[in-house]
Amino acid sequence: MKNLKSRKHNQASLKNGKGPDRERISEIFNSIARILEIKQDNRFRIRAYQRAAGNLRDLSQDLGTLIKEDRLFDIPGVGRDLAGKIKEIAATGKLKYYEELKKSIPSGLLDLLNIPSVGPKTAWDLYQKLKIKNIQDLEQAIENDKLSGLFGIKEKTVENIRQGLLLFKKGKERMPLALAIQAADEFMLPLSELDCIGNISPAGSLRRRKDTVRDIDILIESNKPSRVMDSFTGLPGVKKIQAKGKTKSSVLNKQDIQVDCRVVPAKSFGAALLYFTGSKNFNIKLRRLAMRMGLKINEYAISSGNKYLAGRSEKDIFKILKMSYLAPELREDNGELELALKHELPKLVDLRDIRSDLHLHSNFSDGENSIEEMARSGRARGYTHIAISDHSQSLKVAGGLGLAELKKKKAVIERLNKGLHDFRVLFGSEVEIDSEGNLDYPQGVLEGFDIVVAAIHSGFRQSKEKLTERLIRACLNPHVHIIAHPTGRLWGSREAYQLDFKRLFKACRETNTALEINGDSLRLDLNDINCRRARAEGVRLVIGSDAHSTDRISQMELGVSVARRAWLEAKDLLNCLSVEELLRAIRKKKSNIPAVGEVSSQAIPTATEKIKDEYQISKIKSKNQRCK
Ligand code: DGT
Ligand code: CA
Repeated sequence: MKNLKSRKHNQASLKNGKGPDRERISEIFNSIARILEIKQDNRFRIRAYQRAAGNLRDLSQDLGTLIKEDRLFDIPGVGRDLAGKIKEIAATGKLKYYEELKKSIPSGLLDLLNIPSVGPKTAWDLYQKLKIKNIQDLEQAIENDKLSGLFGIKEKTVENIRQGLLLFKKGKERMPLALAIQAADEFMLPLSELDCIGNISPAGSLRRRKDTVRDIDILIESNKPSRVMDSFTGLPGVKKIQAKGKTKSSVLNKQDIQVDCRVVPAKSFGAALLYFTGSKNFNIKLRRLAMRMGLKINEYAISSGNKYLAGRSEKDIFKILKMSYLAPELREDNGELELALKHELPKLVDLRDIRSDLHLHSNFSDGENSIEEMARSGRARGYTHIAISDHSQSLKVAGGLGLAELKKKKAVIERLNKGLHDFRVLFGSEVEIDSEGNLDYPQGVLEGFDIVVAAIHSGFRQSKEKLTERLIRACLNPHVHIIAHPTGRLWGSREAYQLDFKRLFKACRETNTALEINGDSLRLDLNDINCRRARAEGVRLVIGSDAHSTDRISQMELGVSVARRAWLEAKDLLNCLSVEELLRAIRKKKSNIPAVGEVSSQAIPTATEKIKDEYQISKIKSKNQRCK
């Protein structure tokens, strides 16, 4: 359990900005864009709504103030028309244009767009040709084989839609951690203001910081449980009360997320927190350990016979069991209890250990903020350096940078660094790995960056071997320092692609290439399990927030959760090095490229040969091409 004040601070920092109507207006603009997309309206108009929606969501200023001071035009993408619409929603809670537009298509049609592989055109075709109005209609049509042969739809596309439906349903069962944190905050923050409560903490998988969470468990210490229950079930976030008892209630929030709240007396708070944090397997083993010591442990207390020994805090209970305190992230029965008994637990990395974020985007590519704004935001978080790793030239949809823009960007960074005495901005890039494992800039250009993060953003449907080969080829490039979001998973829309991790880890270890834990709320990739395996194989790791705006830099906290669940210590992460140490670690790679075939005995000798050749050639060329 965290001290409530710091919890409030941490959780609030994960939220995006302020303003009373901001989220709602952003949602309405997004819905308008989706309806216009389905109706195949003008794509510039669609983009304008999407852009305004994104900027409103990430707004760091107070929307009410902007309206009052007539400064809505300060929001990028908001012109006269959209400013008028924002004001109308802020004043009336509604938008006439949206209400009319909604009537022009069946409401369930919008839901179809949430299914991976169903784009706006397909949704419109499905409606026009088969009268499919919602997800249930689509499921039935697939079951009855109505889609095949329709308007040129290929068998493979039907299969993709079928898979997309499965993924969509799976995504509904569990939510990503960031959404769970946000949903829990909407309940915990007002409850923490009650004068009749003591401690308050999340429990369950949310407290263990699992990457996906089924429901929200909240535990409260109070000797006035009925007052707490009345307050909890009466909160504005409640859509439906599922059960209301004397000490436990369960509700659904507006997004149909289940939130359970339990109230316990002070003397049981620690015992209850331990029990309801779980995991279940951890609880079972802990109980067995206690029994071996002649003790009983349950959600009320740890006791000897009928004698209450402790229960107020988890720390008291661990002490009686003669073991070290176990951070919630470790409680999965993966060997942590045995180490706690020997007092040999790892010293888990903490947010305070993080000194840099090496995967950030600026408005040079598809980010919302300038390099300077990102730097100031990083410094405010206590970092000593950051890397601005914008997209590379072929990723046009994300504003990938051509060579001329790279020069400008480098100049901006150099100028900025001159004025920053206690902080350094590194010149980075998130470089595309193409379908063959080649990189998106010539070697001479890559050499000019301080840091290179390589990533796959296309060709996800290749075989496991091919995808592994692409990543290994990127590792073999002497200028690549980090492989970003290695498995490509996107919660709710794309499963992780298959990789031969053993080979990838070996390549990373031998080429000194770090693997990233991507903190984006929909990615969290690597996951905790692969991350722990990578560390065991001697791979260096790094957390990147992948923030595209200053508000999202806090996604680092999600990445730290993954790292902690993977048992990582500060020494395992590039983020915890000083800038000098980091640059030294990076130089090590450049001067230590393994021999051809050394990295991967059964794999890709030809590819390896080729990249070595390219490297030699580019070294000669690099003098002319270097973007310095
Ligand atoms: P979730 O909800 O699937 O994301 O995962 P949890 O871990 O939050 O699971 P949940 O909500 O069913 O239960 C919360 C905690 O309560 C769980 O982590 C451990 C404890 N718990 C639940 N059922 C049992 C049980 O049958 N035996 C024991 N020993 N503990 C249990
Ligand atoms: Ca739970």
